[in-house]
Amino acid sequence: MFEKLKEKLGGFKKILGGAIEETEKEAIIVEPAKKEIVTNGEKAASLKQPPRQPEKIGVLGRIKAAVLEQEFIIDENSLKDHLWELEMALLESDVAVPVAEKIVESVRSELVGTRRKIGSDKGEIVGIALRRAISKVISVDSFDFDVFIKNSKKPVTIVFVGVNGTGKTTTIAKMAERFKEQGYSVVIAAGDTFRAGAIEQIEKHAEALGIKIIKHQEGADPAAIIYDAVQYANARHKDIVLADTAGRMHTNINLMDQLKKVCRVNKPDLIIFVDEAVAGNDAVERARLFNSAVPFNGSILTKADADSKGGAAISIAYTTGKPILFLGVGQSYKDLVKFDPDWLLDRLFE
Ligand SMILES: Nc1nc2c(ncn2[C@@H]2O[C@H](COP(=O)(O)OP(=O)(O)O)[C@@H](O)[C@H]2O)c(=O)[nH]1
Ligand SMILES: [Mg+2]
Repeated sequence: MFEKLKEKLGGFKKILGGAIEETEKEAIIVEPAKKEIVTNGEKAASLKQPPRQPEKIGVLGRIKAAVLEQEFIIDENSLKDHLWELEMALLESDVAVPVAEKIVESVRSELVGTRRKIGSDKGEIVGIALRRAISKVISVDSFDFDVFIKNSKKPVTIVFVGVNGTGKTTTIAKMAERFKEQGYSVVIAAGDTFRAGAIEQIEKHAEALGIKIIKHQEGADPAAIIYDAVQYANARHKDIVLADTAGRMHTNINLMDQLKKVCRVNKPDLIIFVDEAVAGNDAVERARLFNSAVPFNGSILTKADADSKGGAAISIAYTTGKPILFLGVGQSYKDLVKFDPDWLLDRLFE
């Protein structure tokens, strides 16, 4: 993932390093002072000793020390080309244009005008700035999902939304398994009454997991099904209601209105947007329109086991201002992992 980004970062390091290459040659010959290991006994003994005279430093030593202390200022011009390259690398990694621009701007404003000690590792400086900029984007408004569930009044109703085939139904089954393992009781609402075979699909999952499912017939009103599931959960003291919905294009106004009704009637505690980690720029528009129709609390990105460039996570988090909560990493019930911004960053820079 992000091979291109790593290449560019390598080039970036080389160019910045080259600008001060001459001075660095001298700086490198200065050995860092060795740390002394002092035992408690030695420490006590040394307290009794008169203070040591400072060591005499020769002329050569003083020059070397002065070189090490010198600083340089990173200026806009010297970064220009390299920031442009960085932007291209982010775009190649499927980060959407406005998001890539924002990240590059963060790196620029973090670096330009700052003083750096000559001899410090420029690649590291750029890497840290880039990592921090991306981290800012993907750590938006994050909240601890498990703590939220634990502290919420039960039943907690969670509605899953997204376009067709992104993995909503599979994710619901994975979430059901995860909640069961944590000791919660779960009810599933078969809210996709639109696609032929959708009710049977989720019913099979419920059966395999030993979970109660509330369903109506095909074509029924999903708002009513989810309402029934919540009523059932209330009456039987169940902890969690996981509500499926039909996939819909974000541009289909009627279906988006139906989704608004589902949420208006049932007032879910959480709305989760499901999309694919492999999605490109189009994911941004989907996320934006779903979020404006039914403001969601976070996203789950599925198919992260496929060759994902990671751009979708960055773009969706930035566009919606909502955290990525989980990643789907395969087709079995256990293939759901909590999203960890550091995990993405580590993969990005590994
Ligand atoms: N490799 C992989 N496939 C997944 C993942 N999540 C879902 N799928 C597959 O994606 C397809 C569509 O999933 P489904 O849950 O029916 O999508 P829905 O239309 O959004 O409900 C199915 O073949 C799933 O097995 C995942 O994390 N990894
Ligand atoms: Mg489905």
